[in-house]
This record gives sequence, C-alpha cells and structure tokens, in this order.
Amino acid sequence: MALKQKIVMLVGGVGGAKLALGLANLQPAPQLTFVVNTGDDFWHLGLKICPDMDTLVYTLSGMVDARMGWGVADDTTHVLGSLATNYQVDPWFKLGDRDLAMHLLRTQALRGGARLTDFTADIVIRLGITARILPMCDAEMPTIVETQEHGKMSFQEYFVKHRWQPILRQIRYTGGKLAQMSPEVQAALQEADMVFIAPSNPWLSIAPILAVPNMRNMLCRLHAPIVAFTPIVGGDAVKGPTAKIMRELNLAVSAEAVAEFYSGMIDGFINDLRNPSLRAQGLRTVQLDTLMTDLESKVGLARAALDWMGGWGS
Ligand code: FO1
Repeated sequence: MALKQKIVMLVGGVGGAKLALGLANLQPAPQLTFVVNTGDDFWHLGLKICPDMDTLVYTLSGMVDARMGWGVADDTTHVLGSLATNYQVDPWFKLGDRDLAMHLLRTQALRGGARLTDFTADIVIRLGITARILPMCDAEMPTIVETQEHGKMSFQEYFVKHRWQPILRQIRYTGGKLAQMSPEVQAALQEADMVFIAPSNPWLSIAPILAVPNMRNMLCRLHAPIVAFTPIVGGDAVKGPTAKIMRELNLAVSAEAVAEFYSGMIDGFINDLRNPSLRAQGLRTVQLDTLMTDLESKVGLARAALDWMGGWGS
C-alpha cells in the first residue's frame, strides 16, 4: 500500500491511541488525520477536559503515562492533593499537575471564543506532532449514560467515578442545534483514500463520532474504503468495559457483533487471530495479531493492515 495515500482514522480512548501511534510511525504525517471522540469531554473544577483528545496528543507527542495509557508521564498531584486536604474537594478525577497545563490553556482558549479545532491545531504544533488531530465536532456533544442503579449520569461519572461498574441500560449521544461537522472533518473525509475505525470501544468511543450530524451518512456514501479493527480479542475486551457493555446491551461478546454494529458502513474488518473467523456478506475480513503491547506491535499491526488493503485491487 502506497504510504502517500491520505488516511483518516476515527479514534477514541487508549486502545485507539496505540494504533494511532503505530500508524503515525509509518505514514507521512501530512497524509494522516485523526478524528477524535469528544463525547467524553466535560467541565470539571471550572476546566474543560477532553480526555480522548489528550490521550491521543500525549501518546503521539511521547508525553503519555505509558502505564495508564492516559495523562502525562511522571506527573505529580499537588494541586489535587491540596484540593482534597485543604478544601475537602473529592479528588475522584485524577488531574495531574503537568496535565493541568493543557486544561488551563484549552479553557482559556475556549472561553476566549476559539474553536476546539483551532486550539488543538495550535497545541499539536507546539508539541511537535505532525499528524492532524481533529475533534469530531466543535460544539459539545456529551455522551450520557442511563444506568440501572443510579439512573442518568455523565460519561466520566460513569466511567471514572463509578469505575464503569453500574449496569448500563442506555447510552445517549447528545448534541444541540450547534452540533455540526466542522469543515475540516468534512474535507478530511472527502479527500481520504481510506478510513480506519480504531479498535476503540464501538459504543463509548466510536458511536459518539458517528452521531455527529451527517457523519454516518457521509461515511456510508464515501468512495474510500472503510476498515474497522476489532476491539474484541479472544472473546473479551483487551482493556476496559467493551465486553461488559456488550452483555448489558444483550449482544454476544464477539468480533462478529462489532462488525454487525458497523454494517452498511464498513468495507473491511480486521479480526484478531484469537477470534473465530467471521464471514459477513460483502465484507472483506482478515485475521491479524491485534494485541499492541509495544511500539513494534503497534507499527506491525498498522503495516499489516495497510499491506492487506494494498492487495484489494489485485
Ligand atoms: N481515567 C480513570 O480511570 N481515572 C481517572 O482519574 C482519569 C483521569 C483522567 C484525567 C485526564 C485525562 O485526559 C484522562 C483521564 N482518565 C482517567 C482517562 C479517561 O477518562 C478515560 O480513559 C476515557 O474518557 C475513556 O476513553
């Protein structure tokens, strides 16, 4: 597969950022665009927090805390500690001191009227990232979860405060009248030679992107091939709540159910070697080792995916 081709990847969360890093190591950066989930974003302690955007930015810039997969490496928590000790503020959402720099700058920029797209473009340059990182949308589109035990709650309350333990009944992808696809996302998709859907949680990380008005429609009509990666490996999620959520949504925990979720939109599906092979009509599939434990395996998976797609024409 010629590396000059323009690639767009829909991504959210830690698993997606790993593949993004693999791809960024292979692909000439101006040809690579990431469209990132912002459904996880929220306001906390007066600051605008964009966890999936930051996870990707920190991963691609080499700043990420590799053990957690999010936040900044070697960070301290003096501010959070002071809030807890001196002011009895519950420190349930771990904001490190170095990480706070990003939230302060972003909050200042947004309060000053900047778009999240422009703020991110500026940050990306400052941190030496050459790939393009676009939020799925500039308006707020918070994901709301409906749980059996506590009713409605914001995404981060569900995911972090309650450690995704409540039973999920429904997920709502909200967006006001202002929610619309940015010209940058629209152009990136229209110009793309191929689109990847990262092995991120389909319901928590990818579905919010697909819920941006006109996004699903546009992807379904795109001439460029769209290929999704399985987040299910060996009948379970690599990390996080994907398998638990699938059970709660009455779905089989399988790569097949994930492929089904994207059906009508994707042309190809990258399954894992450890999963049963799947056959879905009109869908090209391949089984690869999708576990990404180090940089070599991240780059290896990206390369194998590109090589596989390179053979499509023949
Ligand atoms: N995840 C956690 O499990 N606990 C945290 O306290 C936490 C803090 C946090 C702070 C900044 C940031 O950018 C991400 C953070 N995350 C934390 C990760 C994040 O909330 C989730 O991984 C995503 O939203 C799900 O994709």
